[in-house]
Amino acid sequence: MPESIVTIERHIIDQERQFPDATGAFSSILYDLALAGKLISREVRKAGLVDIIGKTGGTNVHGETVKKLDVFAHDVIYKALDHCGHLCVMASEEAEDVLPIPDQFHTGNYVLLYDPLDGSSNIDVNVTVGTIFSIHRKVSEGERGTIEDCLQPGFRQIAAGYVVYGSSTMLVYTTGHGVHGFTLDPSIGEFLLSHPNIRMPEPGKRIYSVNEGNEGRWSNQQKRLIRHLKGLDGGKTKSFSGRYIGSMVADIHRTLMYGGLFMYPADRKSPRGKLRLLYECSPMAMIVNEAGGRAIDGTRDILSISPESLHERSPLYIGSKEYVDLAERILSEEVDGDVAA
Ligand code: P6P
Repeated sequence: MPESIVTIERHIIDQERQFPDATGAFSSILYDLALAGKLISREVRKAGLVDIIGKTGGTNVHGETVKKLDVFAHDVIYKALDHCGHLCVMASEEAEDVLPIPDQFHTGNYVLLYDPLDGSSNIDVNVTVGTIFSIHRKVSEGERGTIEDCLQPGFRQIAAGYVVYGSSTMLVYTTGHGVHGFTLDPSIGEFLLSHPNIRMPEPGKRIYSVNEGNEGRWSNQQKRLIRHLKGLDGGKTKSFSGRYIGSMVADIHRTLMYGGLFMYPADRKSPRGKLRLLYECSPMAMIVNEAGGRAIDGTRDILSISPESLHERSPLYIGSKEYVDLAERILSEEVDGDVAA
């Protein structure tokens, strides 16, 4: 039996008690995000059964329209939080523009940015997917939030987290006071504290994670970095193992727990990489930094980048500080001629 059974609600209240000026607004947002995570987990878990209970776009046994899961996740999060009274605006990977709070609801002083279901294409083959969220304070003047409230650098986040729908459903979040992991017990519908104060192991496991199919489009420095990690450049360092799930939340969750280096580099086809800065790279960078790791775009700390547009992309190197530092050093070095693949 564990020493104590701590639900995420109890944990959020205990954390709030430590900060006298906490208004409870932030706790309410996290509580609603946990609720949305439970609802999304339920649908993700039965995704494979959709063919039995109704094709996407069709209706299920309850006569409900079956939505694509990423659209479903987008809607669930928006509807779970649009009336909480603590948000002035939201933004989602699934929506081109910012998402205003409906006029009939009160607004508040926080901003929610989210990727409702990252890696959703993997669901068809039962691969782990995830939800990512980032919370900022309101900075604009008016009562209702604007794009200005969304375009803030990562160091201004007041909280970040993700829900990973894997062998179990886990919610991991930080408010800058430690990284805490909660595992969903579906039999009681509660997220229970299972990983308090997550710290990245030092040294981290020698695991690198990148889509090597893109190698032909990489810079010579990127190619040289991967050859180094494989022990192919005659260096004395022990080589790394390769692991790549192709679902960012899963790859970064493994990196957080074991250590290692996850990369989505820029390449000739994607000069700013593929991953989104505001609601993928920045929240993951806050979490990994808080757990003792590091996150850069190749040259700059991810949390220092001032975004210019809602869906802008960024290259990402994230994981154990020693490995991100190594990547930064090798990427900065001139390379004579082409590097053999
Ligand atoms: P690639 C999933 O589609 C995603 O957005 C991330 O979750 C993942 O890290 C990346 O794309 C995988 O992209 O090009 O390697 O298939």
